[in-house]
Amino acid sequence: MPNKASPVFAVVGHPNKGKSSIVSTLSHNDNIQISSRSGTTENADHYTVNTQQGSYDLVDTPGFQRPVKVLAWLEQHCSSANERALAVAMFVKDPECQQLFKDEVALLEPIVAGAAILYVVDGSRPYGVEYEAEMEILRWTGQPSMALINPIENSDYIEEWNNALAQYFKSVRVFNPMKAEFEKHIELLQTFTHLNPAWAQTLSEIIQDLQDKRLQQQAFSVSILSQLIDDLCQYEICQKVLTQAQAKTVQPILDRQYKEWMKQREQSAVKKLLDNYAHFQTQVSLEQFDLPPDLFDCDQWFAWGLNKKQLVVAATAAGAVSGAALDAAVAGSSFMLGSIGGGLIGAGSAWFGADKIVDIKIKGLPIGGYQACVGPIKNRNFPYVVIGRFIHLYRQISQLNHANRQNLNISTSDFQDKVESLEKSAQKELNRACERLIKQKPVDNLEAILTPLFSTK
Ligand SMILES: Nc1nc2c(ncn2[C@@H]2O[C@H](COP(=O)(O)OP(=O)(O)O)[C@@H](O)[C@H]2O)c(=O)[nH]1
Ligand SMILES: [Mg+2]
Repeated sequence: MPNKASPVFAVVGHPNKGKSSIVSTLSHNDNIQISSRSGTTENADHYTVNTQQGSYDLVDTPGFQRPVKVLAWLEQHCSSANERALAVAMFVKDPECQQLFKDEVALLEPIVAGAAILYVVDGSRPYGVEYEAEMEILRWTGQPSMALINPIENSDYIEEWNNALAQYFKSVRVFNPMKAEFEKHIELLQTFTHLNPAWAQTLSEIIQDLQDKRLQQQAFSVSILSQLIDDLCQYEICQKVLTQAQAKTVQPILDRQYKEWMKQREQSAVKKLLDNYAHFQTQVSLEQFDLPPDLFDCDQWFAWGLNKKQLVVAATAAGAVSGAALDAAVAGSSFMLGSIGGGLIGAGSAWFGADKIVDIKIKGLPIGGYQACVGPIKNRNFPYVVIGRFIHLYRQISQLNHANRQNLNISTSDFQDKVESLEKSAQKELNRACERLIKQKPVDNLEAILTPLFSTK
């Protein structure tokens, strides 16, 4: 049962207008059933949003089914305005009504018990008089209320709805549960504070908590990436064998195991990122998430979600290559990796040289026998690829509303813009850090260096 002092909001309306979607997004719960079939929500379900200092409840309700008949019942049982709220209370307790008007009883019960009303309509469908009976019923309850226009497909009828809703509700807002950004969730909660002055204090604390939590989630995302790069850059797999021939045989097996480990490690980081934002149902497609079949082929890295220009820009952020040289390299050559390494920067300091990407060695051991090893990764692009993929996913996951149940892909990346928008000194720091990582040297302040990449601006 909800705490007496904690605010309760009943989300009500016609079937299929996005009530469950709004509850899902505002409660950060991706386990709430959303369906194009109407009548999916059969009972009033309470979802408690717990924060550091407080909590509030959202009640997902079944849609109105027979509002005209319900209003007729209410009118029959009440002759003056001061008894209207009482008539609604009688209605939900009436055994016959409970049978005849199951949905209306379920949706009105929490309101009779003290919940504020969030009335949801679809701004992409025209307004119609058939909504008036349900709005009238809600008015009869006498509870604080607000209308939310959900532009499900478009915003075509928002104005029409605004005019109609203003007749019944003091506060009318547009809110899209699929797309609304975090700031919009907060804005909406802020307007809730006006619904019932008794809840204003609690809601303000909750808003502060949610904003703090958002920053913590960002900081945790940075640390997930920081550990991921560190692990991926360090990883090495070795096997002791007796003869050099055995070492050669074991090499491709190690190679496979190495790649598998790298893949798994990245996937576990993504899982952590999803958990961090309470997305427990979202899938990141495995195919799209595969490492390139041949990790030793630089060209394949583009499949990781960074295009050529992005790779060049990322790796030359400190200004190793001029803009003109960059354009020439990107435009002029499909074999840019090789040509930049050999031609533009000089073979000696090849950024993109098709030289060894991963160390592969077979060593004679002093106690006899041999050791075959794969790793660690040597290519200077590698940390950028890892960062680019992760940031791309971070942006999608941190912005993903819980009503939005689409799966994620990592086929494109806007990493390039992000690196370019960093201050020059930050770029240099990032560059230096990547250089050290690839040499398996520690970077003490890696999280601080990565943090600017996670800013939402
Ligand atoms: N594109 C889009 N679809 C939405 C939006 N809100 C709800 N829907 C879809 O509308 C249908 C009904 O949503 P639901 O939240 O279950 O509505 P309810 O019956 O009022 O609880 C589902 O198929 C949703 O995916 C929205 O803002 N945008
Ligand atoms: Mg529903």
